[in-house]
Amino acid sequence: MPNIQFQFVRNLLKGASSDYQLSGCAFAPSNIALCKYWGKRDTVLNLPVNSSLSISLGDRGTETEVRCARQDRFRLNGRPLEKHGQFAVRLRRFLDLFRENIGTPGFEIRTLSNIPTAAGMASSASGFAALVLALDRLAGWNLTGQKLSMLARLGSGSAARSIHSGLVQWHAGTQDDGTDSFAERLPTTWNDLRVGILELSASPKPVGSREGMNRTVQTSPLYVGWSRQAAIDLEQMRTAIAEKDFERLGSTAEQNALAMHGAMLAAWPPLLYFQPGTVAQIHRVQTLRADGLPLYLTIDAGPNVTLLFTAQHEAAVQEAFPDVQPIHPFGRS
Ligand code: 2P0
Repeated sequence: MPNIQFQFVRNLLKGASSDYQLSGCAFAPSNIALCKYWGKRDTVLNLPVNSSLSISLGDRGTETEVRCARQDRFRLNGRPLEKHGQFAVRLRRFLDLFRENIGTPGFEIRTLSNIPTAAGMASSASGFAALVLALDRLAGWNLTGQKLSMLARLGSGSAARSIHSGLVQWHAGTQDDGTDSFAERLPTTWNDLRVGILELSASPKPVGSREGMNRTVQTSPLYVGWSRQAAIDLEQMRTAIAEKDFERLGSTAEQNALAMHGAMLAAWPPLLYFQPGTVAQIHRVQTLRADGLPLYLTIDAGPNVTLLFTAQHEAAVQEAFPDVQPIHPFGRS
C-alpha cells in the first residue's frame, strides 16, 4: 500500500531541480481551521472528504532544520525525541519517502516550536509543513506552493494548509491520484482579525484525530449531513472573508465546529472531546455575545477552546479571559 505514496512523491518530484545544501531551515505557522477537515476519502494519500479553510497563526509555529546524516536523529525543543514514540515512528515513515531522492540513509532534524504543545497544534500541522519546506531547501527542489502543500499533506492533512500564511483553503479535490488536493492562500489580508487560544487541558486526547475521523465517517449517522453542510459553510466563509464581514465568518465557523462535534458525539463508541471546562467556556462566550461582544469560538479534536474576535474588542476579550494571549495572524501593525 505505501508504494502508492512512494509513487506519488516520485511523480511529484519528477523534473524538480536539485541543488543540495549542507542544511535546510524553514518556519511554518500553526493553523486553526475555521471550516474543519474531518474525514478522509483516501487514508493512504490523505485525501479529505471535504474542503477546509483555516487561518495560519502568524509567527506561532515550528522552525525546523534538517541535515543529511548516517542515521535519523530528532530533537524537539532541545530534547531528543523518544525513538520508539508514536511521533518518531510517524516521522521516520514520512522521511522514508525522501531518502532515495536525497541520497541519504538518515536525517538529523532539530525542531523548535513556539506554540503550547498542550494546545494540540504544535506537532503535526506546522511540524510536517516546516519539515517539507526545510527538505525543499536542503535538496534545492524549488517546488511550487501547491506541490509543497501536497507533500506536507502526506505527513498530516492539516499540514497541507500550514505551508501558507494568512487565510488558506485546502481544496479537497476529486481525483483519485491526489494531484488536485492542495491548499492555497486566499487573497485577503485582514489585519484586524484576532485568534485567542484558551488552554484547558494538557493531557493527551483519548482518541487521536486519525482514528477519530475514521470512526466518525464509518459510524456516525450525522457524518453525511455534516460534510454537506461544511461545503456550504466554506462558501459562506469565503464570501464573509471577501467582504470582511466578521460576524458572518465567526458565526459560520462556530456552527461548523459545533456541528463537527455533533457528528463526533453520534459516532460509536462516541467521541466526546469536551471537558467540563470546555462547556463552561462555550456558555461564557454565548453570554458575552448576548451582552453585545462580537466573540465567537471554534474547537478542534480536543478540549481547548479557540476564540475569534477583532482588534476593536481585544481589550474586552482580555478582560473577560485574563489568560488568553491574542494572536495576530497577519502580524503586528
Ligand atoms: C482541522 N483537525 O481541520 C481538523 C479539525 C482536527 C479537528 O486536521 O490524519 O492531524 O494527520 O490527516 O491533520 C487534525 O487532523 O489528521 C485536524 P491527519 P490531522 O484542523
